[in-house]
Amino acid sequence: MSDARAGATGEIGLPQRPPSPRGLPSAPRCLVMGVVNVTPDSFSDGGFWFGTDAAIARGLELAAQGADIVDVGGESTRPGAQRVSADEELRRVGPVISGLARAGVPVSVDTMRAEVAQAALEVGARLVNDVSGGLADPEMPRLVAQAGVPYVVMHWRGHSHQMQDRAVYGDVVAEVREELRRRVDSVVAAGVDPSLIILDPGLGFAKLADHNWALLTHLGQISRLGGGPAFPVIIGASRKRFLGQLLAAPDGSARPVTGCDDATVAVTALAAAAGAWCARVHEVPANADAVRVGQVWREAAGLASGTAGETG
Ligand code: PMM
Repeated sequence: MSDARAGATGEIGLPQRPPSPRGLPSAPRCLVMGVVNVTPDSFSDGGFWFGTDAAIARGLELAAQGADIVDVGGESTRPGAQRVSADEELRRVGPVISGLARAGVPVSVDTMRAEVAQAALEVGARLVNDVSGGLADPEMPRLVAQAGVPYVVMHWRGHSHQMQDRAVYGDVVAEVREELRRRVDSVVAAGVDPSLIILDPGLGFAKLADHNWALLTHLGQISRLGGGPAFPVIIGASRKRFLGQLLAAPDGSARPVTGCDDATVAVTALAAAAGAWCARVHEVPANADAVRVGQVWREAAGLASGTAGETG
C-alpha cells in the first residue's frame, strides 16, 4: 500500500459543516476566498497583481465576482522560494489591505510573521492566514490571541526551500491530523480561542500528489482532531502542481498553472459537497458556482443543509 493509500480509511466528509468563526462572513454553503498575491514570483499568479493599485483593483473584482473573503499575501511560498524581509512584505500588503478593508471587503492576511499580521489587523484585516500554523514565528499565536481574530492554522513542515524533502509519510491523514492537533494545543495554550481556529491540511506544502488526494478525501478526519467539536476546514487546491500533474500532456509535462482552473473548480465542488468551510481560489466566478453545486449536493444527499446561526 502506498504512503497515501495507507491513510485512505475512515471519514470522507463532515455530516455538519462547522459555522464561521465570529467576525467572518457566514453562508449556508462553503465560502469562497479569492487570492491576491502582491508578489513578483508566486507560482500561481506571481507578477499579475504586483503593485498597490493593480492589487486593490483585483481584490475589488474578486469581491464583486462573489468572493466572501479576499486573501492578501506579500510573500511567495512556492517550493524553493527565498524569503522577503518583513519590511518588504508589509510594504506590499499594507496599502492593499487598507484599500480593500476601507471598501468594505472582508480581508485576510496571508503571512507567517506576527509583525506583518499586527500591522494588517490595524488597517482592517479580519483573519490571519498563517501557512506555518504558528511554527514560523513564535510570536504569532500570542498576537492572534490578543487581537481575538480568527486564525487559519495550516499543516506545515518547514519553509519553501526545504519543504518538499519533508513530504514523507507512513499514513498521511493520521500524521497531518496529529501534527495539526499539536499545533492547535500549542496555539490554544498561547491564548487563542478554539472557536476562532480554522484548520487547513496544507495541500502542496510538504505533500506529494498522492498525499494531497488522500487529505482532500478525508476532510472529516482533519476537521475532528480529537474528541472535541469539529473545526471549520479551508482548502487551498487552486492551481497547485498536483493538478498540473494530473492533467499532464502525453509527454509527461505538467499542465501550466493557469490551465488548472477547471480542475480547481471540480475540487471545489467536491470539497464543498464534503463539508469544507471555505475554498481558497485564484479565479472566483466558476468556484462561486461550484460551492453552490456542492451545497445542493449535500442537501439532496440528506446531509445538514447549513449550521445553526448561518444567515447569509
Ligand atoms: N497556499 C498558498 C498560499 N497560502 N493559505 C492557505 N490557508 N492554504 C493554502 O493552501 C495556501 C495558502 C500557495 O500559494 P498561492 O498563493 O500561490 O496559492
